[in-house]
Amino acid sequence: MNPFVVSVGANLGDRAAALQGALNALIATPGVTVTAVSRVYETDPVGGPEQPAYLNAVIAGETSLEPHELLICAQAIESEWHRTREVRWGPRTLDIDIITMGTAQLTSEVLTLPHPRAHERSFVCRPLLDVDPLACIGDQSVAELISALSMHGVRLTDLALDAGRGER
Ligand code: A4P
Ligand code: MG
Repeated sequence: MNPFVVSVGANLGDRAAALQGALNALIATPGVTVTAVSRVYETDPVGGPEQPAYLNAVIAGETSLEPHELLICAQAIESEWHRTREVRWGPRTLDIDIITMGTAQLTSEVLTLPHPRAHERSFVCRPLLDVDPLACIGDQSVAELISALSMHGVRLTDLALDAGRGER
């Protein structure tokens, strides 16, 4: 089993339902065990066109899947939420990015690990600290990364994702 961390984000439609749906679908995926779920943050959009605020969270677990298999599962879950890819960094009903899979480092046409922009994004690093205060992205400690990132535009919500709702 390999540890994994994914970030989930949504800024169109029922954002909380999309994040919960992503969590449910991951829990229901054979070979995936979810072990920790962050709090939910509302975050100002980074990059792309003018667009609504996101809800972001991070989900951690263990998987027997290979990195590319997990990517295919993540993209299938995005498709279930009618995610279309029109504008890079544009608004989306659901985005699932693989942030790390243990210490794996890889670059293929479709997958880069660790996620190449995660370390500079407070909307990833802040929830990641919730699930693992000792988390690293590559050789960088997320706690140290956070101290250098602006938390402006990252607001804790009182929403909570329910890890007990997966259909097993
Ligand atoms: N890909 C490569 N590596 C990975 C990985 N580690 N995890 C490829 C997931 N996908 C990976 O992604 C484009 C391609 O990246 C995929 O086909 C996959 O093969 P995408 O999801 O189709 O498009 P995208 O998400 O628009 O592009 P990208 O470059 O992944 O964008 P980011 O970096 O994920 O940024 N602001 C706030 N506040 N909150 C957000 O969640 N998200 C984004 C998206 C921009 N601004 C945001 C947020
Ligand atoms: Mg993405």
